Amino acid sequence: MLGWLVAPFLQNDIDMRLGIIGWPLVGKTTVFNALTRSAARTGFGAGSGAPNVAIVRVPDDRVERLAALFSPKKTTFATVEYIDLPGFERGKGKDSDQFLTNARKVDALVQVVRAFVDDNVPHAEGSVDPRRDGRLMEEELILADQITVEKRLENIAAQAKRGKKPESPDEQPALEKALAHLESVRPLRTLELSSSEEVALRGFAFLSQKPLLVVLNMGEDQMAAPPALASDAPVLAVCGKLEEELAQLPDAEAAELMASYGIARSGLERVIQASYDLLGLMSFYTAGDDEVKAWTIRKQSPAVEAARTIHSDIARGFIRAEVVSYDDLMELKTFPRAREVGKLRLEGKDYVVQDGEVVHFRFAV
Ligand SMILES: Nc1nc2c(ncn2[C@@H]2O[C@H](COP(=O)(O)OP(=O)(O)OP(=O)(O)O)[C@@H](O)[C@H]2O)c(=O)[nH]1
Ligand SMILES: [Mg+2]
Repeated sequence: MLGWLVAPFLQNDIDMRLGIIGWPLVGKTTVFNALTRSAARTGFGAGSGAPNVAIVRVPDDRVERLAALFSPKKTTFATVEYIDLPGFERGKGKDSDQFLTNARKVDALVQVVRAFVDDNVPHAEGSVDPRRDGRLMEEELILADQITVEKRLENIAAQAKRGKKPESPDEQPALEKALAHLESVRPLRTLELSSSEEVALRGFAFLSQKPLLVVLNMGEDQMAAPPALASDAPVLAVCGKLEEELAQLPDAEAAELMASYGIARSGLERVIQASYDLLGLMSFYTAGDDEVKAWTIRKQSPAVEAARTIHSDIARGFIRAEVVSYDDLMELKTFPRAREVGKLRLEGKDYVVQDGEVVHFRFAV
C-alpha cells in the first residue's frame, strides 16, 4: 500500500491517526476503502495480512475557497491516517499480539459494527446483532487493559519486595483506580482522572481510554432505521458498500448517486468531522501568496500553542497574532482591507484561537 511508503516521511504532518477495528468480516476494509479511496482486498481471507494504511486529506471547503482567493503556489489540507487493522478474534485481548500493539499507536479508534444482512458473508457469532457485537468489543478492549494494569501492578509489587522504591509515587494508586473501573466492566474513557493520574497512566496507551467512534455498517435497504447501540460512544451509520462504490466515481457522479439515496454528505466527511469533534480538534488557517494551509489544534488552544504547531521558533519569539475570521476575510478579500475596516485583530499569546480563523503570526528570534 502506498500508505506504508509515505507514512515514515509524513510522520509529523499527520494530524490524526485513526485505527479501524472490529470483528472479522464486518466491513472494516470496505469502510477503509470508502474513506481513503483505496482498493484494498475485501472479503474472506483478505484481513489476515499486514494492516492497510492510507493517508487522506481532510476535505475542507474553507481551504479551497481561501486558495481560490489567494491563488497560492501551494495548498495544504489537514491530513488523517487510517489504519485498517486485521479482524480481531474473540479472546485476543488476552495476548499482547500485533493487533494490540498497532491499536495502541492510534489517536482514536473507529469500530466498524456490522448491521448489514447478507447470507453470503459469514458472521463470527452466527447472527447479525450490532448491539451485542458493539458490547463484546468494548469488553475485549477493557479486558486487554485490565491485563496490562494487573501485570504492571504485579511488577510494582515484586519490585517493592526487593526493596526498590517506585519511580513515580502516583503510578500505583492511579493503576488501582483504573483497575477498579475496569473490573466493573467500564471503559477507561469514562473514568475521571486528575492531571497527575492522567500523566501516570499516559504511557500505557490504554485501548478503552482512546476516543471511540462507532461506524454502523448498514445495508442499502436499512439506512432509514439504524439500530440503537448500548455504547456511550458516538455512532455514525454509513452504508459501507455503497460508499466504497461512490469513492471510485468522479465527484459529480458520486453526488448524483448520493442524492438518489438521500445521503447528504459522504461517509468520509462525516467520519472525519466526527473524529475531529471526538478528539476536541479544530482547524485554523494561514494564507498568503506562497501557501494556504489548514492547521489542526486542540480546541481552546492559546495563540502561542497555535504558533507552536507551525514552528517552535514562532512560539518562542511570539510577538502577536493578527487574526481575522474566515467569513470576514472572504468578504473583504485581503488582509490590508481587513485591517482598514478594523476586522484584523491584534491578539496576544493567551488569546484562544477560534475554529476557522485565519492567523498571521508576528515573531522575532
Ligand atoms: N451486502 C453487504 N456486504 C458488505 C457490506 N459491507 C461489506 N460487505 C461485504 O462483506 C465482506 C467482508 O467485507 P470486508 O470489508 O472485507 O470486511 P473486513 O471486516 O475487512 O474483514 P476482515 O478484514 O477479513 O476481518 C465483503 O465480501 C464485502 O463485500 C454491506 O454494507 N453490505
Ligand atoms: Mg479487512
